[in-house]
Amino acid sequence: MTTVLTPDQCAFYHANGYLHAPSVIPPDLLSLMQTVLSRWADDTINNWLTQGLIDDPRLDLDLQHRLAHLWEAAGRPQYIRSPRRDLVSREMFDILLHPALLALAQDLLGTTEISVHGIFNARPKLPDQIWTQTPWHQDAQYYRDAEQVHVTSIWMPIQPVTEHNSCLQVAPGLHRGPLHEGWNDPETGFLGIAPEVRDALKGVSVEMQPGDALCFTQITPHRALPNRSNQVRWSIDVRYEPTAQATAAGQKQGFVAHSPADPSAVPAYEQWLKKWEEIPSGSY
Ligand SMILES: O=C(O)CCC(=O)C(=O)O
Repeated sequence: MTTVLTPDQCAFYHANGYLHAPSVIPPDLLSLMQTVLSRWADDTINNWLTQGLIDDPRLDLDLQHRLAHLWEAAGRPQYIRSPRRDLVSREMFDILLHPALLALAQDLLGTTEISVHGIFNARPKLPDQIWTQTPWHQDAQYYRDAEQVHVTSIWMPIQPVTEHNSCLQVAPGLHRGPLHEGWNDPETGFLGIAPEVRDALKGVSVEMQPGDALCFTQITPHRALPNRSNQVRWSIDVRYEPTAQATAAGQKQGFVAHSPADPSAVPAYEQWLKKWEEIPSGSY
């Protein structure tokens, strides 16, 4: 596989625990993301129609406005705020195996034997809604078996993100630990870092364009700023780990993504689907 990051970019990631990599997500990958997110929005809105919460699906509105508008019209129903199960599709599989992401993972993890970690999410972030606002956390608080295993997270927006519309903030240099106990944030219901620790964090805002990727480690503290725009802020985040140290949490819905040593280890789409049979749609 070709490398995508320069030695300086790799050195920055290892020194700071994160990297903003501009223009590494090609148009065909952005288009797959758009397909997966639009389908999820359609399904969610159709559900509100079926329940009689709305009577006009407002097909005239674009992806950034439609969910926000109809969510208000429907009386602000709760929905799965970080969908995963309901993204499972051929296109999601193609995203996870996309050569651009595997090249990034290879450069960041320092190995060509790479597995998809089974935790990935879409983030339909509503305007000014605290319950979709991700507080300071470390990803390994959600999968503690990665405390000592390098799992790299790759976060990709499909529209520009700024401090106004919920870009992410990272706390540089704290990726060497410690991994804090998970704390249930009562305001958002998200697992995160307790106030006495998070109040001392110095966040760096990472403003990005579609096509950029933000990469960070399983220990790097990060959060999303509030979405003060009137549009939904959409993103997808995926994760990779070295196959030799693949974690139980990662392997559950994950799989070998690239293996020069044993190319047959990469499963077919249908094999991946089997891993989801026990998980009902509408759940995480
Ligand atoms: O998109 C967000 O709001 C949060 C993303 C995040 O925390 C993650 O990908 O780990």
